[in-house]
Amino acid sequence: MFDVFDDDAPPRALLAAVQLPNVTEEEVNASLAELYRLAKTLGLEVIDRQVQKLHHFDSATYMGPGKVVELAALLEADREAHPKRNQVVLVDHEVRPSQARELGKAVKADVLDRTAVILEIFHRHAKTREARVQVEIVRLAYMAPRLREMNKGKGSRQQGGIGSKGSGETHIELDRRKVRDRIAELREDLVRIEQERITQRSRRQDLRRVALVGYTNAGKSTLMRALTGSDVYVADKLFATLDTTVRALHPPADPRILVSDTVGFIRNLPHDLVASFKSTLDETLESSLLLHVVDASDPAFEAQKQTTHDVLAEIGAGDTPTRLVLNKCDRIDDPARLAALRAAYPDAWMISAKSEADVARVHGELVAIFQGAIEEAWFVLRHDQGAVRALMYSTCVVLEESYDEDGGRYRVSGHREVLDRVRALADAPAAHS
Ligand SMILES: Nc1nc2c(ncn2[C@@H]2O[C@H](COP(=O)(O)OP(=O)(O)OP(=O)(O)O)[C@@H](O)[C@H]2O)c(=O)[nH]1
Ligand SMILES: [Mg+2]
Repeated sequence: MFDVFDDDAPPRALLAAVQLPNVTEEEVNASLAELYRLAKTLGLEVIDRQVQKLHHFDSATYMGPGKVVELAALLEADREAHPKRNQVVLVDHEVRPSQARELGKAVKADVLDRTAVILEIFHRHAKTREARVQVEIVRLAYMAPRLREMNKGKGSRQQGGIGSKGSGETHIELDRRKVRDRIAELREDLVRIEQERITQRSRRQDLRRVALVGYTNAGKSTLMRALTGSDVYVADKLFATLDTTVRALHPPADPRILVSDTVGFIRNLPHDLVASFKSTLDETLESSLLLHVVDASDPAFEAQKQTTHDVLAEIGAGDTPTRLVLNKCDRIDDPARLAALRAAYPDAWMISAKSEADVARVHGELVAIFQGAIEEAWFVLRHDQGAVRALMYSTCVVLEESYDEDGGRYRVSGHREVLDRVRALADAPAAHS
């Protein structure tokens, strides 16, 4: 199943999705766009995307017979244009092992479902021993019921190794029993690793913690780097980060504030994966504040925000105080769109993690929140008070604003001292010429 990636040249991928009656065109397109990005993260070359509207998945081959013939023809043509390249069909749902096998036989290519694609990315991106063990457990559990199907499938294809790398074991040798034993062994390893981490963590218990959480690719690691001056990995890939990193806010606050960068979420994140990463996510649970980072420039961000919300609730972090951070605002050119976002999320921090000024503002807010010195205030500014307005925007968070012919009314939050300063300037009488 995963051996399609063993060749040096990247496989050519055909994306396929069934659109069920309760799913809109927009949703299926957003989901396929995400599958495309998952494929790109694996380095695949995407041939085409194919959608079929059905009342239910075809029980034998996921898509209906007519569509399967079409897919086979597309792949055949692609094989002629690109001989000797592996081909893979990525289906946008989790399918039964027998469906994957039958579809694969019909189109003469490997078939991977969404879950397998996500697992392969996690497998490749796992760096620490803990993450590697967590991913391996889920991968083996995913493969176990599929071993039989794979052996029934293309028997002639040479199967690559799974499980411990370089162990020389092949899919065929690894019968279910061995897989079960290996999972048990890995679980024991994991308990030991987690124990070490709990010891490390208990040393930090008195510290003030904030965790960056959110959808994959929202910009958590970028913000982490900027807030802490650390060099955590940033990439335009899905699931670039799998391990929680904890660093002190920089420039430092006194007492110090710790910031954690965490694994990103995605819709239909395999449940086992969430369960397996639970211990890593416990770092999130221990934080007293969550910054929920979203990519506000992504048209699908509302759904992404909801997914994050759901996963947080699932891991028991639903009640932790949370600030919404609308990131990547530098990529939104339309002022009307920015205004609409501000109106829809008056309490959110609208930032670009790439802007030094914005990061400094987030830094200031965090320090202030932990010092409990943040207050809200209303200001009324005349049109001729542009300088005061500029100062207010650069030092406070504007939560709400409205205008009339005399000027603007603003609800803002900020440091007590800053609010006092803006208030003194705002109340100054107009200069007469
Ligand atoms: N234009 C713009 N790009 C950003 C901003 N923040 C992050 N990016 C880019 O978005 C991509 C993803 O950023 P990351 O910080 O790796 O995202 P992440 O949330 O850590 O993603 P995962 O680790 O995959 O969950 C990178 O290419 C960043 O350079 C921003 O404010 N503006
Ligand atoms: Mg990251």
